[in-house]
Amino acid sequence: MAKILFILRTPELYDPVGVISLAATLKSKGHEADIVSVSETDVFRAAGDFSPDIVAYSATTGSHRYYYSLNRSLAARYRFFSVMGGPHATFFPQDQPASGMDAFCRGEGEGALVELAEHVQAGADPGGIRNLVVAGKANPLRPLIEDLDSLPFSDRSEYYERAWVRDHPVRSFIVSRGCAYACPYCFNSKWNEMYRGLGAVLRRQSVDRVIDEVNLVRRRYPTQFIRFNDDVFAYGNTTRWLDEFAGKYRARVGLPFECYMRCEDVTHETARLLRKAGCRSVRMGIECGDAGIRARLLARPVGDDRILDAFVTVRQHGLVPVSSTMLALPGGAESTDEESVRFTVRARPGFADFYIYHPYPGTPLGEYAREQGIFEGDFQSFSAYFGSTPSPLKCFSPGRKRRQMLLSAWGTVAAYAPAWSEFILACLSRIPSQFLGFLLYFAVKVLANRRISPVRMPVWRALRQLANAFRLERDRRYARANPRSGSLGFRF
Ligand code: B12
Ligand code: SF4
Repeated sequence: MAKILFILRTPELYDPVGVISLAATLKSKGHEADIVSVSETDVFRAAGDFSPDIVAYSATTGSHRYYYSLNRSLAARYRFFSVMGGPHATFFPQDQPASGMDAFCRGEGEGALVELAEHVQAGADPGGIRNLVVAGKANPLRPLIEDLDSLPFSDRSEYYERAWVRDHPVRSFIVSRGCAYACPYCFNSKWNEMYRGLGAVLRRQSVDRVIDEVNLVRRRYPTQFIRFNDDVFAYGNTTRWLDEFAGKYRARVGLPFECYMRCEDVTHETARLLRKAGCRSVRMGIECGDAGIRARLLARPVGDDRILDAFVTVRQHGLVPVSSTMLALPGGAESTDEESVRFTVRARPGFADFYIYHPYPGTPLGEYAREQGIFEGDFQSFSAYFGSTPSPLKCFSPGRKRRQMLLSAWGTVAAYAPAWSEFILACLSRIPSQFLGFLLYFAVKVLANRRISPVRMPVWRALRQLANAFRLERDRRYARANPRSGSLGFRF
């Protein structure tokens, strides 16, 4: 039996579905797994006490540098095999030798991590394990897991050792893997290409398995609301699965939930079935308010009307639409970001998020930015969260970048209070600090969540959860982590 310690920087109220799936798979093969987070645990002591054979990290591009540095400090004190997986390791295999990690894992990790645990336990050389990158050599990928039902149920026990996470009655699930689309700004375009010939990228658990897992989780932990974080939960042409899901989920689970959809997939039929199942809110990407940019750069040749219709349809069926829009896209005019905010306001979402676009590695839009000479490909400079640093693109002036940062918070306020939206846009350049916007963004999020994902709890617990949610948001925008001490400092 090998011991694997997963280290997270900070826990989220979104369960880390990849990590808890890996922990379950390892345990099902007789290994021991623990999950700790730097923001809450002395990870140096945890590593000493647990004495892991493998220390495992899951990283997006942006959070990777923190883990590199933490791993170096840990490796200076203890002996273990270190491995990083997740989007960064997947799309940056060439980073492995300099990262200080003993291995990277590309793509799906279940098979590779189990094999690694066996090798480490047996003292064998892991250099040939498929999906792993060891000593700069990237081994071939194994085929995608065809039958998601064959995976064990995710193991949340270690993650929920944190009372504030366990007591928050919202649970996250992902019931499919892959996406049928390949938008040029999204990691799926690269992922689909990488896995070409290695199985169908879009896979889905059976309805019965989804229901069994949700019911198991709700029996163990207080659960009032479900988050389905699948990239696209319902496609316009897959109503058969949705039809079965709607009937069975309502009858056997009956908990309200939220999910993600593309505007293009929203029909009266999909919205009706979601409503029938008990869906409360649907998250949809608007991405950009300029139809030309949507068609030319985002490969979404869809008119404004179709997007606005999707929001109307969702509302007509009693669901709350939630939007996300990208700011700082390349190729736009000076006013594109403001137009995107205005367009989002017109869609009347129950809550709107605005993200600063980051050209992720290998994505077609990232490559376009590089070819245009507006991005030098310095992915190492990405921050862990989109809200915390300005656009890395050179085509924007410092003043414009500052405005985009302000818009990323104030746009949310504008969409929540449409009557004030023009006033907010007009006053934006006079707002001296980002912090006021952050506070209002947070307040709007709390208010909107009462409609989007309503849960009930005693007042004292609600206040504690509010404090935790505030800490998480503050961390997303302002934390400057110090991996040596494990502490998270803040700069406002
Ligand atoms: C839910 C979600 C979130 C949640 C948190 C999730 C969490 N607690 O883990 C929230 C909302 C907080 C979030 C935040 C952000 N997210 Co996010 N998120 C997702 C989403 C939709 C699902 C993640 C998931 O659970 N996937 C399902 C599991 C099964 O897959 P997985 O995690 O990748 O794990 C598998 C493999 O990668 C691998 N693996 C993963 N970790 C490890 C570790 C080891 C040791 C090994 C061996 C293998 C391995 O094995 C796993 C099982 O096969 C993904 C998109 C996606 N479909 O994955 C985006 C995604 C990961 N997010 C992304 C981004 C950009 C962000 C933000 C920067 C956005 C922002 N607004 O600031 C932040 C950054 C957070 C951070 N610092 O890490 C990008 C990352 C792009 C990149 N190249 O790095 C993604 C891919 C979305 C996209 N379309 O591009 N996110
Ligand atoms: S639909 Fe969403 S998840 Fe799928 S490729 Fe496009 S942006 Fe990515």
